[in-house]
Amino acid sequence: MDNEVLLEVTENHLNTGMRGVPVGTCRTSFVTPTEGVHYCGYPISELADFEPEDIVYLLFNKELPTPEQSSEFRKDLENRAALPGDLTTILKSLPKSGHPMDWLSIGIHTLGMLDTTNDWKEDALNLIARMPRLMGLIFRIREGREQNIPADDVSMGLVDRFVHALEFEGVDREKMKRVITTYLVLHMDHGGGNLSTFSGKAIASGKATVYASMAGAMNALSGPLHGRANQSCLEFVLKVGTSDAAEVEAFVRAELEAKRPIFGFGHAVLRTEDPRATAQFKLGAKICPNDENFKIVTTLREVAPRVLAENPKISNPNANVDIASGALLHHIGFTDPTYYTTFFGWARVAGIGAQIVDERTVLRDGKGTPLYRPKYFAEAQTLRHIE
Ligand code: NMX
Ligand code: MLT
Repeated sequence: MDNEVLLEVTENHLNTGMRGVPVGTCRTSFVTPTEGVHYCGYPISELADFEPEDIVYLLFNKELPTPEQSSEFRKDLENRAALPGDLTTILKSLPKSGHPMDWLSIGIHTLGMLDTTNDWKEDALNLIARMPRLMGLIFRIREGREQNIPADDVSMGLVDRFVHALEFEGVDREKMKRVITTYLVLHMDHGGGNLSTFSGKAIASGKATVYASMAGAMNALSGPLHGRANQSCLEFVLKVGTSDAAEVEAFVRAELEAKRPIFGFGHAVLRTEDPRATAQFKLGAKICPNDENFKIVTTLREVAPRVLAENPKISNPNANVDIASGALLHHIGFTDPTYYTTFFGWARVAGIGAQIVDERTVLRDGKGTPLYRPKYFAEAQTLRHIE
């Protein structure tokens, strides 16, 4: 499909996943094919080194905070951070064989059952403030390290609280915080039409709660063509197993031959390398240039676009956001790729939350967008109704 914005829908546009079909306006971010995502007008490349709290502020207030606003906002998040009830018992009852994304979705749903104010913004911000603890508990309980989890210290920042709950031994905590901080900032929002955001807003349009909408959005994010591509990508990298360019090329060709996707490449909207990938390559070159997996993704970045470009059907052969994130997470101690999409989900709670608040309370002069209800034709009707 072309990447143009459609002004007229024709039969050719049906059953194409709504590519390019305009459906609304987004106040938090937009994505351009060449510069990628912009948060409230700022290209992501200018925001990569910010703190997550300041980007959450930006997405909700549409301007970057002053130092005073930033510390007030951190205080606000701190006041919301305490878990409203016994989340631990519920998490302990879940099957450890379940995917971490299913745990995340259930965890968010449970937080909603423990406390929902039914004020869109309150609930969205409460959830953002409670995510680090939920994430920490998911890791600890799934790994069977559920004894003596340190008490939550809500005075810490969002990333610190998660790292504090984990208590990973033998890791470089400062490096870990750097990677997670950048990861969160880069993944918080990506326009209005990505699958999980769209799904979350659609659910909220029926006036389901923020928690129910967000749990649904996380389910959408868990698919391997969307958020879970970061898991598949690192699994793919581990399978490649070499950074030798010729061997990597042979591997990529064999995967394509077997009709399997080359994870970490391609995008529905972007037509160049995703600047979020560029930012992660820059970080990797600084903190782990000799890491084996980072060397493999660096080779893939050179080789795969050339091979993919041989297929004219592929609209964008370049690296996407998922190419390097797994190698970085692996390097700082997260060696199990099945967890990677939970980091994406954690980050995206901010953007989806802000977009739900906008759609429910600001758009259409505060009335909000009505219930989502696009039109589907019966196949036999199609020709009669559409030129
Ligand atoms: N490897 C193999 N085939 C590909 C790839 C790829 N990386 N990218 C596109 N194609 C194929 C695609 O499957 C389609 O084939 P067919 O016509 O037989 O159905 C054809 O090329 C045209 O697809 P596009 O219009 O280029 O891309 P589309 O917008 O449909 O899909 C993705 C975008 C991201 C789903 C696709 O590029 C892909 O599957 N990439 C690999 C998975 C991945 O890295 N996903 C992460 C995306 C980021 N995220 O968070 O969502
Ligand atoms: C995202 O960040 O949501 C992905 O890049 C997918 C998209 O924008 O469609």
